[in-house]
Amino acid sequence: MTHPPKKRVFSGIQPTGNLHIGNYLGAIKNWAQEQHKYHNVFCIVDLHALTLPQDPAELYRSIRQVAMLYLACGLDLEHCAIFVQSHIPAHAELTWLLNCVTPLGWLERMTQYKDKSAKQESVSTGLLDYPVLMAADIILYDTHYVPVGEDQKQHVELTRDIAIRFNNLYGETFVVPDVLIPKAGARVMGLDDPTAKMSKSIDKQGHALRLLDPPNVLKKSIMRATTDSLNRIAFDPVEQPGVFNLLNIYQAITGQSEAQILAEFSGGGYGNLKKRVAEAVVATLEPIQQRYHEMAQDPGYIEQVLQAGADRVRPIAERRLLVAQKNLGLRK
Ligand code: AQP
Repeated sequence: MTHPPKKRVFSGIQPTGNLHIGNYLGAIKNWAQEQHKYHNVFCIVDLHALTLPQDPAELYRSIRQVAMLYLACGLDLEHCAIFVQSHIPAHAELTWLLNCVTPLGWLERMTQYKDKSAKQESVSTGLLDYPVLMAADIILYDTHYVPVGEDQKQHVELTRDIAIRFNNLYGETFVVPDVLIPKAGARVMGLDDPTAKMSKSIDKQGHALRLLDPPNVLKKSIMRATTDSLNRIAFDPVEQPGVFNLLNIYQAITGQSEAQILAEFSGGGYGNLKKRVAEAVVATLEPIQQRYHEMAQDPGYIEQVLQAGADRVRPIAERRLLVAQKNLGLRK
């Protein structure tokens, strides 16, 4: 019996700080769980990080840290290529070609641009152009599926619009990708403020559960998480965003249904809920931390992985860029 060819998955994370449980539950955990079904291309999107000011030494360190965390979280090099975006120049080159077919209004409408630019005194052109670079990342690899957290859904939709527009103007060039969003954990909120997304660039104690935080820090942040005074355990994101966030984290970790979780916690108070969530988080992160720290003993290893990953994906990217160049009339 012949099997249909495997489809391709692409996703990436910015090396903009310490990865947190939102990055894990919204993205990496699902990449690892589904990796055997697809050809996977996972990137550390360092060019995206440059859209906001970065300390060069810190950025360099962070790129390696993200790559090691990909592996520590379970990505298997038999199924996945892992590489750094800036090591494949085709990403930047395709971005320019796509810029020239992307109406400015499409970019000005992006909610992440509006949020991030509102926090800056002066905004780089790169911050506005971020979604076009993301579109180039994805369609360069003939990607079918893009597994991301909820916050990136709008950017993947824009990617589809850009690919369709290019195909309509210049002939079939790009695969139009679909987004994959997990059922639980797609939007983990800050523990200090459950109305705002947990974010790695918010460096405030008690905001994020960082993947490399020691168990006592994780526990403390969860025990201090903002809840409410209703003393009711329910999946109610409007009236009880703090409790909902803890239940959502627990559900994404355990894979249990809402009914199972409510049965487990009904009658107990918030203290018990927090304690159980903390235990589940620590039990999930401890083996990841152990693998990460072992890998960090040999810095040469991750350099080899990144070099091999770039070598593996370069031909795919160059082939698709060449098709785009030919269709635009740049090459024969
Ligand atoms: N809070 C979250 N809940 C669920 N998923 C999340 N992701 C990010 N935050 C959450 C998912 O993680 C992947 C990597 O995201 P990114 O680094 O490309 O940028 P981001 O979405 O802007 O993530 P951060 O952590 O908030 O970083 P900063 O602070 O640098 O902007 C994506 O799949 C994202 O959906």
